[in-house]
Amino acid sequence: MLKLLLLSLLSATFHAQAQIPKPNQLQDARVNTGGHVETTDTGVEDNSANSLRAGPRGYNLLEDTTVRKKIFHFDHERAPERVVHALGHGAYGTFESYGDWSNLTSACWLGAGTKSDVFTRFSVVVASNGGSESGRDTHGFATKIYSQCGNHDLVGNHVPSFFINDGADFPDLIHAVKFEADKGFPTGGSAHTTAYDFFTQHTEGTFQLMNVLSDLGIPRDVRHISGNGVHTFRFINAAGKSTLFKWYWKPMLGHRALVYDEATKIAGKNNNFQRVDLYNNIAAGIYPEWEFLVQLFPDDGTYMWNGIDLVDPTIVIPFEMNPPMTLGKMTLNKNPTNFFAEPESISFAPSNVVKGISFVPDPLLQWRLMSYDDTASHRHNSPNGYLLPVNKAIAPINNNYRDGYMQPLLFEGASTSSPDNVGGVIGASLNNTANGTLPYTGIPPEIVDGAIGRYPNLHDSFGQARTFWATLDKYAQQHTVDAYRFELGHVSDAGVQQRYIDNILNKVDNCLARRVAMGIGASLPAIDSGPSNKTNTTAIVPSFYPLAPSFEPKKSNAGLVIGILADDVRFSTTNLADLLPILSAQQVSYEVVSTHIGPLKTGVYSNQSFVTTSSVFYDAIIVGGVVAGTSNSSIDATANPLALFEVEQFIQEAYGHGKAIAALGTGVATLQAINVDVDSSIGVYQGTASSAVTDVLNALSGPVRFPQRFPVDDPSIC
Ligand code: HDE
Repeated sequence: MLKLLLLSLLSATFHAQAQIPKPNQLQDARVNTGGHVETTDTGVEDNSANSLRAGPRGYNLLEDTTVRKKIFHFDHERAPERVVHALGHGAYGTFESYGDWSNLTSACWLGAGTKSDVFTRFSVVVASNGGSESGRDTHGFATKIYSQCGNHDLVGNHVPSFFINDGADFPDLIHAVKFEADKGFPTGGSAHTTAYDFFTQHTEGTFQLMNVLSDLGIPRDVRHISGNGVHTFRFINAAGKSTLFKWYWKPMLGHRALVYDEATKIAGKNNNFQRVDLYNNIAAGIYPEWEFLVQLFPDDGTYMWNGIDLVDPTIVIPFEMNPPMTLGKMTLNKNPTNFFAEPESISFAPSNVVKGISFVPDPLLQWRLMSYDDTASHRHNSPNGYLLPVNKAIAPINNNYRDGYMQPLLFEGASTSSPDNVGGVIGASLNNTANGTLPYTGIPPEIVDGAIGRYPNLHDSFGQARTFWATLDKYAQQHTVDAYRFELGHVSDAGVQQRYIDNILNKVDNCLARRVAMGIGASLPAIDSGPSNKTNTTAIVPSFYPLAPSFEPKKSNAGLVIGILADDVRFSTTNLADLLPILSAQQVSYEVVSTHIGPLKTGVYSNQSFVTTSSVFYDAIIVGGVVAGTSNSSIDATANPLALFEVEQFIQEAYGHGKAIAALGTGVATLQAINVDVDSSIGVYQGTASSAVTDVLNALSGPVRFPQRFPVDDPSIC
């Protein structure tokens, strides 16, 4: 009887623990020091603002333990940054399963209507902390689902493939793309010799590199990127049936890219643009959402689907060949409280899966299964990192992991081994499935039979890169050609440059190789010495290319920002009042930009000046009746006309970056004064405040800016 009572009490505790919502658990860890009297970390009241000294101009005393502790703590404040994906940020949110997916998996977070708390961290691979988030790079997209059956980590990237297909090569890849070991530069980018030497040796990464060198490699921000699991994983349902799958986060806002010149300027002017964008949007209640998509493949033991290798992560399966199913939705709706304790201290691992999801023999994935916990232990200087507030599961944690640096838990009782008879933890049932046939791992039996050896991975290095290239329209191709030129143009070793052109690019497409070679002064491969698709003007667009117009015919504008150029007299409060409801209906914000911050003579408040901002921070601009140049006779003598140079630079830069521009009233004259033809230029609008802003918003929800303004190579190169 007593035993029964104890058992029911125990299960009640189990249940109570299991129900802790993540926000409540985090709340317990929060400290607010505001308004409290200062103490040391031993709780003794003191004031550390002034040192203890032998007289007002005398030596400091060694017995000043208060300040000594303060400085000692400060000396140890840095934890090592992540060896890759160091530069990152993130937010909390929720994941909601759209339905009951128990036919596929017993993963509890995919149960009918199940809602789980999540934290997602976005990152860039190469740059170190303090670098720029807007530089060209692969972006990380890692989500921790605090589910009722334990933490599940989905650790993906923003593009669907990878550079290598064997984890054995990962340290070499990262060494090659990070700064050169002898020089210490360049930091934060792959435009250098060692990177391209690696890419020349590892032809399997050709498709992935082309993804990163296309506009996909310079997303506007993280709200407009996808997440991709890259590998194939395994769903297992309660009956032990295995189905293979690849997962994706599809952004509900659609994808948006920068143009490269803009990306580099943003990188210089605000290297945190991406985290600021996410933070401000969440703070404003504009919550980004992603749907969780999976492509399914029958598990017949071959790990192949329609002739495509499912365990080669350098290869993707286009959506139109295998349309994905949508299983649920993630919403990010809460900013972190403390940057170090949350986005910096969170540790993800692809090995953190709940029952119902497992792995396949992908030699890249297999090494990832060990690397993340290893590096997290190094970073936290302890294997106890999973007990930090941001990492801690809401499901009960009961095990025999003991001690170690910074062990925060106080385990009761003598037992530290299992099975035991002295009151310790009880291993989960060995037969935990409906038919009782599965071992406790929940993984269906798989007979593994093979000769031990170090096997090279066989792959088609160039096929998917060629398809991808052929799907880009001529403007997207030009951007990609320019990206190769930029990168290879910064490779100081001419041999590496030429080998990349001859041995890689010319095997993808002869025309691409010739164009890149021409741009950097390398030898052009002979005409038609490689495959070529010269006739490509219309995109075929497989849907793994998410910038393609057909993929997202109409995007949401939520969270975009319009810059309104105004001087002291020509953009009235009435103009502003006309614009506002139209902007706010689409959750678009604005900033008024003038020669100075503060009220203008019209009564309009200018929140930015040409010194504090730049056209690159706006998705479109409205020239609100600014007349450039003092030579214009229509200028009101009392006005404070903006300097010709500043206005001209601002507008021409936005025009050159393919942005929509609207001119109100005398703004038309401004555009004409700087040679932008309002009547015939594509993407330039005029009219009343409300009609012009409507045109701009319509343009913004279209596919990709106005690429027609960008120069394109002379086709005679091919
Ligand atoms: Fe990672 N990766 N990775 N990676 N990765 C890390 O783990 C590693 C790979 C990815 O926001 C590290 O905690 C190996 C593919 C993301 O905290 C490290 C291999 C993909 C993040 C590590 C890969 C990723 C990491 C560094 C090849 C896309 C940031 C710090 C076998 C599917 C997570 C850390 C965050 C971080 C190892 C390849 C995504 C060193 C060995 C493929 C998003 O453990």
